[in-house]
Amino acid sequence: MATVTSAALAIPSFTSLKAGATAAKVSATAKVATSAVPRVSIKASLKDLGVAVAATAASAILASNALAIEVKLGGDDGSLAFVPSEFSVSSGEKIVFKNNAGFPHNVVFDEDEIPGGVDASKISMSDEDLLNAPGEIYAVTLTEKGSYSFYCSPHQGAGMVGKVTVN
Ligand SMILES: [Cu+2]
Repeated sequence: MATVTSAALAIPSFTSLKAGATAAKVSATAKVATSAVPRVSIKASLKDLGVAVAATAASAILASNALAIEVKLGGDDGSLAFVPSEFSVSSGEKIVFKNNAGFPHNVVFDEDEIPGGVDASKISMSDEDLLNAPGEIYAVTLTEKGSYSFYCSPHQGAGMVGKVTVN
C-alpha cells in the first residue's frame, strides 16, 4: 500500500508541469490509482505517465519551433516569389526558407544591402546551389540587427526578391 501512496503523490506534482488535455488525462489516472485494485492500477498509471512524459517532450519541440519563421519559396499560386517577401525577425531567430512551388530556387543575400561587417557569403547559398525538391529547406540565423535584402538567383529577374529586418 505504501507504493500506491507514493505513486499517487507523484502524479499531482507531475500534473503541475502540464496543462490542458494531458493534465486531464493524468488526473483521471490518479483516480484509478486510488481504486480497489492497486497492483493493476500502479502499472497502468506508470504507463500513462510515460505517455505524458513523451507528450511533454513533443510540446517542448513545438515551443522551440515557434522561434522560427518559415518563408515559402514560390507562392501557392505558382508565383515566383518569397512568401512573405518582407518580414521581421528577432536577432538569433531562425529563418527557414522552404521549397513550395516553381523551384528550383535559392537564397542569396545582396552583399550591398546587408548590415556592415556581415559576410554575405556566410549567410547565402551559392549562386549555383539550388533547392530542387519539394519541401527542401535552407535555414539561416541572422544576429546582426538591420535590414537585409535577398534574392533567388534563377528568378531575380522575375522579381523573386525579399527583405528581412532583424530587430
Ligand atoms: Cu526562385
